[in-house]
Amino acid sequence: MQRHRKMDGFLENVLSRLGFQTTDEQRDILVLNVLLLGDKQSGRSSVGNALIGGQEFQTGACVSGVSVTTELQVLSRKFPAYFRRQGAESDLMLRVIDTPPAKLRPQSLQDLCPDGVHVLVVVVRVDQLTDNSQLLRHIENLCGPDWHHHAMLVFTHADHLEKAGLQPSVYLSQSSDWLRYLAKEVGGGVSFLDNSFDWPSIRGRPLRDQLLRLSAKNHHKALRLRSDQSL
Ligand SMILES: Nc1nc2c(ncn2[C@@H]2O[C@H](COP(=O)(O)OP(=O)(O)O)[C@@H](O)[C@H]2O)c(=O)[nH]1
Ligand SMILES: [Mg+2]
Repeated sequence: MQRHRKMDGFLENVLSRLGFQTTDEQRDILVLNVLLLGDKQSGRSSVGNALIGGQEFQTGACVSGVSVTTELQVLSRKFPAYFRRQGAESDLMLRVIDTPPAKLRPQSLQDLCPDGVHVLVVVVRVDQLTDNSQLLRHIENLCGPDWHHHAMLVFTHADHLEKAGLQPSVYLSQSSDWLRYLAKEVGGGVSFLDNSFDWPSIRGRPLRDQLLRLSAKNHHKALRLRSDQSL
């Protein structure tokens, strides 16, 4: 977490009441490193877009099992005056890391996030229920046994549930063991996302709020990555 405060909240309040504009630089900023985790075609990059409220993460179909977008992308987005803490407005900066699972290497992630990762976003498609406990083992190797306190689970392709007339809670109760286990374990809870609907900035808002609540639960402390293990 980075925190800059060049002027205290009281003085800022007085100035704004007197009609002075306070600039972005004078506000607190909370910077959160967010790591997207999920198989290719899970909708990982689309979740990244929802989180940053843009279209900059490349998304696309898979041709003969080869994803058209396999490169690591890191994008930052600042949301001015996004929330209040200790009585003062604060900006939120999300640094979102979208990396194909095959590139999940401790050293490269360590280089990308020397301060650690605040939130892990595990992305799963509602229509792909194959056992993915290998991904969970990967995460544990990378982040240690406490990783789930920093994790939230996002199901994409929620439009398929709607088409099938399935309520998310019914879907979850009937899904595979590893998914039900994961849903119960993650500190940030579960959400369902239809990426084919609405603008990323709009569908991303509840996700950003959920992410911020999770980080607050962890007092905005980052999870240190393990650099001593090879995956
Ligand atoms: N219908 C539908 N399509 C989606 C959804 N999320 C992602 N997609 C599509 O699924 C494909 C793979 O998504 P992408 O975000 O690139 O997956 P990634 O390989 O995990 O990064 C793209 O064509 C997306 O447009 C969703 O919620 N509903
Ligand atoms: Mg992608």
